[in-house]
Amino acid sequence: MKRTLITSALPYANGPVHIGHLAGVYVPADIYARYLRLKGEEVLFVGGSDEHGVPVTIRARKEGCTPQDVVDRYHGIIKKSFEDFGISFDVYSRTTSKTHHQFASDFFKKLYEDGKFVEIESEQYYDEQAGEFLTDRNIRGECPRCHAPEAYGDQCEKCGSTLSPDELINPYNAVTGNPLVKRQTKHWYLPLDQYQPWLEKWILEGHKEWRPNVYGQCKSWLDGGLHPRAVTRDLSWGIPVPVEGAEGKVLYVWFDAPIGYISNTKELCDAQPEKWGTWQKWWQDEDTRMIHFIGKDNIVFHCIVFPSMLKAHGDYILPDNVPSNEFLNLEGDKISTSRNYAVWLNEYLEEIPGKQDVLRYVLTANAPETKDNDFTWKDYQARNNNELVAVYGNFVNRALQLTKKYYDSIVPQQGELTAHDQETINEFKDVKQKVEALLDQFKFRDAQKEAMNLARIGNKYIADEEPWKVIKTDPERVKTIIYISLQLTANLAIAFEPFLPFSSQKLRTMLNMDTFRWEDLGKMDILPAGKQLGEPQLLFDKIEDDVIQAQIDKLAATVKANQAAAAKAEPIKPTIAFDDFEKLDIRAGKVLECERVPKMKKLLRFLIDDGLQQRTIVSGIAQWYEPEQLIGKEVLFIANLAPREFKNGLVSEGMILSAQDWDGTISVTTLEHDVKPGSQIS
Ligand code: B3M
Ligand code: ZN
Repeated sequence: MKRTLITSALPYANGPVHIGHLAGVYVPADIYARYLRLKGEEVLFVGGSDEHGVPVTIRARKEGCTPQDVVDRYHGIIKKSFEDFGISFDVYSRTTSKTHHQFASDFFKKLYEDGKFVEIESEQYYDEQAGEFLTDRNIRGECPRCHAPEAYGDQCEKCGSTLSPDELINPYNAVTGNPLVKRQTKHWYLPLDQYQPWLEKWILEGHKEWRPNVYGQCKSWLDGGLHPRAVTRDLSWGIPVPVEGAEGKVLYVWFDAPIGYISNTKELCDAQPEKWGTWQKWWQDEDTRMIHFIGKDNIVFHCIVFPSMLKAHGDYILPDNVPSNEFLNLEGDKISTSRNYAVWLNEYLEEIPGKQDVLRYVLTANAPETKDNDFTWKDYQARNNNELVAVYGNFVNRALQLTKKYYDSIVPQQGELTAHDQETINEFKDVKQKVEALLDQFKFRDAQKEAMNLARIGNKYIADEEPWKVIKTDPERVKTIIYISLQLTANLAIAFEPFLPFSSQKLRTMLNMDTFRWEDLGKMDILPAGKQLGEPQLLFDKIEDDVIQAQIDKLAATVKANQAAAAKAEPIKPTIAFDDFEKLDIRAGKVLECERVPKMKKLLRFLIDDGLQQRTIVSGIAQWYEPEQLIGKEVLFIANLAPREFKNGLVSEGMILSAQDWDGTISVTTLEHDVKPGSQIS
């Protein structure tokens, strides 16, 4: 039997973690780790915070503190959330640790010395006043496609185009607003193209069993052809590049972060060698199988880049599987850290205390295993009230309350079995094989359903048998009914342990279960006759409408706050020279005619007296004005704009100035006092 090393993506320590993180990565990884441990296998579950990278520096600048302050704060919050939710890491460390810095630095040095990198000089954008090179995300400028003024160096959020900084018109530093120049800089690249044939064989031929979303993404990357990838950056926050002449450069965050899995393992093994052995045992021994749990945006790094790094180094095992989830949405919208649109784990536990397992249950029941899925508070409430309370909790409570009432909480002796008893026992005897088969394929949703099915079987059994009636006519028979129900209850405690660890613990206490073995799953006689049980308590309780409404209202308030924030003025565009301003000829003009344009719903056609002649201007403001409102008004317009032709042949000779409010409403600029048409604006 191989040992298993389980890794889960290291979350960026630039904010707390939310339900999307939990659903996508940490709950499935934890279920898997708990399951293997229960089976008695040798497991190491490693996690940690990813504390380098540009997002951390952006947050620090925004908050006016150091990057170290940022990661200290969020590492603490994240670590606590994981503990609170029972994510059973064997080690949870951080990439700012000394061990990690040393390890990642050595890893780079070895590849460097072995000649595994290529050095490439290129021109990058540089802010001369701030004295720094800029990453793509920190560069802004006009979008070459839709001309939105504030596209990022890697993407325009307005039109969604993927961009490179070179395409931006008038690029500037997103933080300082300074204009940028090009400057030569040298970086080290991992020549992924050289690993392409090997990767194709290893993944496309060797790992057809990977989830279709993972395999498909790898295939499309490989089909597109791999290129060398820079593994260093011009930044001050990160692990210094351990090479002479590389001052001011650090390892790219995606180079050092996955090495964090190794250095965190090392930290654990160095601290407790008797328990864990050496880190090499976990990373360099063919008897270890490694499983990476990640979200879909991390697939390329874990299936292509990191394996190539490990291969380049030479001494390492490669992942056996990379069960990656799709995304979880929230009430129909994308979860967003920057827009604060999320259910944050720390806040959830403050507002709905003690309900870790409810969230774990709902997130697994709704896990985005094969496609993006939606979390809604109504569904959360329904699954709690109709499944956890009405099925699982109800069955357990009936079984335990009746045992208490009839037998003082002592397990009764089973008598002769009826056909219905035997049927019921047959129904759940295969549960172990079923759950195992699903978990071995990383099908967590379906596996949890099988566990829940035990409770459905129990509920139906007890409802059919009606022991509360039978007790009056045949008390001997009730002993058997209760005996079977109690065995099912014990089965539930075992089956749910990987999924709902807090509830399983509670149930085990109620059952006084001292032996607790995965092998017992599906069996009768786990709780022997004569055994004294503990005091029954409710396993789950109903969640009322007001709790749910408060959460829905909270999200609505966030959406509103975001709209209000968007209502704030757009940042000022980059400075232009006075000469540039003087090129604009802005004038006052009198509206002589104004009418709607047939078949062009948005357009109004104006005839303007510009002081010299009459001109036509077409403007897309029909939604906000009745034409009559504007006739006779004096407006401002740009007089020397190149004429623009519309689809229907109409030509606009200029542009009327108007202001657009945050909600899109347009208001035409008019003058306080009439002036002579043609007057220049300056
Ligand atoms: N921090 C990205 C993320 O949190 C990154 C994962 C690193 S795993 C080595 O999505
Ligand atoms: Zn655009």
